[in-house]
Amino acid sequence: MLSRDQCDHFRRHGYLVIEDALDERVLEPLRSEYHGLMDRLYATWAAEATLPDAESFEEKLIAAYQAGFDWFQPMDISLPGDRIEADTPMHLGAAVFDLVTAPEILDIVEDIIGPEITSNPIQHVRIKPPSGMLAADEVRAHVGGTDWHQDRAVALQSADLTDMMTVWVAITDATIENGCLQVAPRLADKILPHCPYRQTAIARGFVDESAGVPLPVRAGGIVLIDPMLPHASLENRSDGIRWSFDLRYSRTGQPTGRDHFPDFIARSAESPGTELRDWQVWKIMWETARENLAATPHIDIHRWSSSSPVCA
Ligand SMILES: O=C(O)CCC(=O)C(=O)O
Ligand SMILES: [Fe+2]
Repeated sequence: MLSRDQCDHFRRHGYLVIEDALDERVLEPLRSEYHGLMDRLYATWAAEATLPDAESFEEKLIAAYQAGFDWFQPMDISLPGDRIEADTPMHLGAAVFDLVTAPEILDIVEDIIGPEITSNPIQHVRIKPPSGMLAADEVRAHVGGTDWHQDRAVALQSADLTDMMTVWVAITDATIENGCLQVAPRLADKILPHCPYRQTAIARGFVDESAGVPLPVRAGGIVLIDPMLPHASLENRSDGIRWSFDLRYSRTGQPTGRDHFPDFIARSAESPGTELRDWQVWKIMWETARENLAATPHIDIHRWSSSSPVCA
């Protein structure tokens, strides 16, 4: 439950940092699920190329990246925004489902958008190696720094009026040094123009990038973000990884803004029997979406065009 002060802070500023929102009962299974996944990926890649004998998750992650193997999509909890194939990898696991449906998170979400809660499919894992280890042409906001944007603008127009919110979860401590989030000092009252630059980002001149307020938070803490709040993340200038998940929730019955990806009812006061409780059903929903999308023309996930005058 959020206090009245916390709710007021969120409504006024568009963000709220909550330390210690999740404990080891949620975090430990997540880490171990990802460690297992990395071990399997690493073993597959080591059979294809010479990779160093890396021990830890972090060492394997960096060694694989430097050898040109992409762990991001196999570890992501969503399908990609570009062309989807029948064998596009993704990770929908039990520990991730337990995170998405964690009562600690849903209690907070309920305080903001009410008790009819849909798990919105705009969700990602972000594991960010030290920026000095990234390839010069690395542009992905899931692996390197994230450019300024509003979450409203990275959903499709269909969800412009949807009650939704972002829950950003720190798996490692997020610090100014390792690339925590930063937010604009003021909540915007409209959707700012965005452009397809290296990432979908607010058009140059529409946000004061020097005024960012950094939001460090310890592992297990969460940051709530209003979809209208401009935000970005700092570069990872530390020598370790920075790991987070970003989840979104919207009011059941309203468009999610990525309607070709599967959503599900995470909580319902009205009709508790509609809540999804089985992670394997969730996994199958994503697999079915993948199969269908691989067989149909590509659907853009963003509305912005580089031919807009503000993007010139
Ligand atoms: O973690 C990041 O780098 C950015 C996350 C973000 O933009 C979000 O969660 O909406
Ligand atoms: Fe965002």
